[in-house]
Amino acid sequence: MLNTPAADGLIIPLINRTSKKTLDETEYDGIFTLTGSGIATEYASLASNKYDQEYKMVLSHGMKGMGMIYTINGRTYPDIDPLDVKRGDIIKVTLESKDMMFDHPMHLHGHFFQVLSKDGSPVEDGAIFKDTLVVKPGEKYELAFIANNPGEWMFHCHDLNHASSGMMTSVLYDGYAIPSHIDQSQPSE
Ligand SMILES: [Cu+2]
Repeated sequence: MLNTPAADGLIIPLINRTSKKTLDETEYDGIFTLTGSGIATEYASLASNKYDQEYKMVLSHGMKGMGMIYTINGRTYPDIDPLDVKRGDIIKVTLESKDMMFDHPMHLHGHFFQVLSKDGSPVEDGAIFKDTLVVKPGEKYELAFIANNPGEWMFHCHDLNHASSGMMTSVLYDGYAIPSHIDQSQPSE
């Protein structure tokens, strides 16, 4: 949300479990709240579920030679274990920033995740589903998502400088075979 007239027409269709609105009714009324904004979702809340897999991703940065690296659990892509999932699993992910300088807009491809808690406080009632979450210095979030879209999906910082300097991993489905028409010999930049 930007404090500029150009932002007035910028409508972002957040998905909110408790909202009664449809996309057509979504409008920016000057006040954005997690619980009062957004459109209704068909997803049930994942907050009270038992989780089939739990992962923790600690975000940080460091130096390597003369350059900066951005790390998940102290490592850089591709030297980071993927989040192994099975179709139908409910996955919990803890995102914790131990980076005291940089924001990390963490983006998961192929799924929406529910934000369960921030810094230990549950996000109640207005549970929202997102595919990107800005993790600011020192913040800690718990997320959950349903593994309902088999494949190998990137889970990375959307500051692409950070991503290309290490802050990427993937959600990898059990038994998923990379389609043969994808040429794996020439990784793209
Ligand atoms: Cu980042």
